[in-house]
Amino acid sequence: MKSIWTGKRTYFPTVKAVAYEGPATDNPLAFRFYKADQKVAGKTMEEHFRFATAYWHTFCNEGSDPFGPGTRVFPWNDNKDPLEAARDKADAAFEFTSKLGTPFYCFHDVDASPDHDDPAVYEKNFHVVIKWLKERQEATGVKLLWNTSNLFSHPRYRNGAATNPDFRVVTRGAFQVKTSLEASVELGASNYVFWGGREGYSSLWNTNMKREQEHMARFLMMARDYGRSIGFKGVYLIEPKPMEPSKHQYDFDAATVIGFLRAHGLDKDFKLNLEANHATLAGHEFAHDLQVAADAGLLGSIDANRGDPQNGWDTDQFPNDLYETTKAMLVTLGAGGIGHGGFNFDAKVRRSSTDLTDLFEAHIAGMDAFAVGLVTADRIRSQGKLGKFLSERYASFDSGAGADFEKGKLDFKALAALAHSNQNLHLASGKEEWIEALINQALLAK
Ligand code: XUL
Ligand code: CO
Repeated sequence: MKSIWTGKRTYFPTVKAVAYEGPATDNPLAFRFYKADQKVAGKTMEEHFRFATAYWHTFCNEGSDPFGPGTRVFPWNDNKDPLEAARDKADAAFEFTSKLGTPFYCFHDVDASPDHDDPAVYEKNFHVVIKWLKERQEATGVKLLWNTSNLFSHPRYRNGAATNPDFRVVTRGAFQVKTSLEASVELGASNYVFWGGREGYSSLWNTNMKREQEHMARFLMMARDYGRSIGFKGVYLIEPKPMEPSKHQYDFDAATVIGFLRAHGLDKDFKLNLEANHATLAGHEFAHDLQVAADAGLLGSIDANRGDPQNGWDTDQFPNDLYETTKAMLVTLGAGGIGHGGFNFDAKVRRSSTDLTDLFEAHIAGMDAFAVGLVTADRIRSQGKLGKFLSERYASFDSGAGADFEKGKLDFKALAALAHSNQNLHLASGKEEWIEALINQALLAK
């Protein structure tokens, strides 16, 4: 981090650069467990996580919900001129991020730049804002983890963007993604994200699903090729989510997206951006979807948040469950790390949390929760007990007929014939409770 950004106004005057003070501190604006330069398993915490602040929740979302308006007042939103308001917001975003110490940020086009129905005005605005963002990136050292286009809020996208039944809407989506990819190159983004919130349907009876999915694949191929042609070297990411706002979203979960990418030859350029609350909406543990992606070599990045176990929508809460962060880090470490991705806080403070400092406290708690998860996961891996148990569980495939089976050296008749010598077996326990206790013990160990 080079330096703290202060624009025309200071938006967080009571907050200094957030520092590590250790578990005993009383200071709500300090890290207790996240120590950027602490080495764990050969890398610093900063390198492991590549934490990012999300523009849309932290600088745009004043807390409105379907039943009422926002509850927070963002002082950077008080300018009536949309471009000047965008510059104030960029000032707030970079003051916040450089004080907090997330080395990255993420944004949608219209989070940072005023939207406009006329594509020429939209593009002109965006180019002005990109310059401001670049200036602030250079001054602070805060980098762009990923950017994306919002192809779901404007009413024109009510039936999707790439999958819209009206070709004219597809062209507008392409225009936005093209402009955003130019921004990715200009701002040196590590990744570009596609989240298809409305790429899906609500009634099968007005939908040609096959045609829509083919359009989506075509759109992604064209975007990929355009990005490469202008020098984008980052990773393209698809972010799965099963529903909300669409009833059925095509990018349902990790497994569905992997199948889609492979079917269309997109798996060389695209990976997955996995979000905890999206995995749980799909009926999975977060760690499950991470493992599915990791096993396919397609674990790209993480949207760090959590859902609420008592209700069934995308509550986007800040991660705080140490057991869950430990499991996520077990999978991430097992996959060799997050690579060019990072941990983006796609999370918002609750509607009743109205102090601007709550935004800091939420991120600090999330970073601390992941730091504990990392240290605990590393402890479990170093102890080796879980790893040993797992390899022993599959040891019958390491030699003899089991190994021949894995190598494809047995035909089915030979496989079936072996059943005669495999009678009255004593089968090993799966020991799930022992594993649960082992994770708790590692969490509590000093
Ligand atoms: C929506 C969601 C998005 C994506 C980016 O649930 O997660 O914010 O991360 O469009
Ligand atoms: Co997300």
